[in-house]
Amino acid sequence: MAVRFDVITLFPELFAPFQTVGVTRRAFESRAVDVHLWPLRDHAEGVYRRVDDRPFGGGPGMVMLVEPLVRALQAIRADQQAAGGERLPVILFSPAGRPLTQSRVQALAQSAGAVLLCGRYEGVDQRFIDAYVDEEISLGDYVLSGGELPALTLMDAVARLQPGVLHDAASHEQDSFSDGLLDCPHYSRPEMLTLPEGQEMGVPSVLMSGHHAHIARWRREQQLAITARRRPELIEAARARGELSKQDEHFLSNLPL
Ligand code: 4GT
Repeated sequence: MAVRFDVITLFPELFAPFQTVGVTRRAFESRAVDVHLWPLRDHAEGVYRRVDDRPFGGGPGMVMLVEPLVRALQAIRADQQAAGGERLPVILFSPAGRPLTQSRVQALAQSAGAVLLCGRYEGVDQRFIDAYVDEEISLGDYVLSGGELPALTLMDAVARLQPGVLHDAASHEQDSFSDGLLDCPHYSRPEMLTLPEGQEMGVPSVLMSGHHAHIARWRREQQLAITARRRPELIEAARARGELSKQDEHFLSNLPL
């Protein structure tokens, strides 16, 4: 079944590249991912088509008005119902949300989809959030000018998990985070690389050995070493899930700090 995204945005133009290049284009063309753009301005009223106003209590910036958002959501609900679909949850992208994870992406990839609300200005009037938003998602601890890039990020992450979208069906089982660890390094031709500066760079010899068990063990150890160094909390989480073998623990206990 296709995953449907209804995107409420002031800048629908930002979504065009998603449909014209790469893996996301394939997902779109194969109808595995169905994107409906809802330009918020279409639901604004008056000569000025206002979608924002000044915050009560004062302070800098503007707040997204509730009423245009409610009308956009009503239009979406009507369209979803006409298409015979279910009522999709409303996701708001916000730095105050829960961090996006690969497991949340996987769940969405197997769901009917979501309404994605892209905030602008200082954010959305809290009453719309209280009344209609099911989930707030953050991409990380930094501030963007709007929720459009987070929405594109989420749809990209979901699109590449759709069956038939990636060339190699196994490739997402090997992604960073699919096993809760960071990815191992990758190498390709040439086997001996000469940089313009003259430096020669080879490939780890185990990868040229043809010994599949040794290669798998080396990759696992690279994942463990890189994760322990950069994201030690992911090692702790994998351990808590019982996903580290005795061999893994032995390798980790011999890693230099
Ligand atoms: C960062 C994130 C996000 C913003 C994030 C309201 C208007 C929020 C602009 C928006 N910044 N949205 N989702 N880290 N900015 O995910």
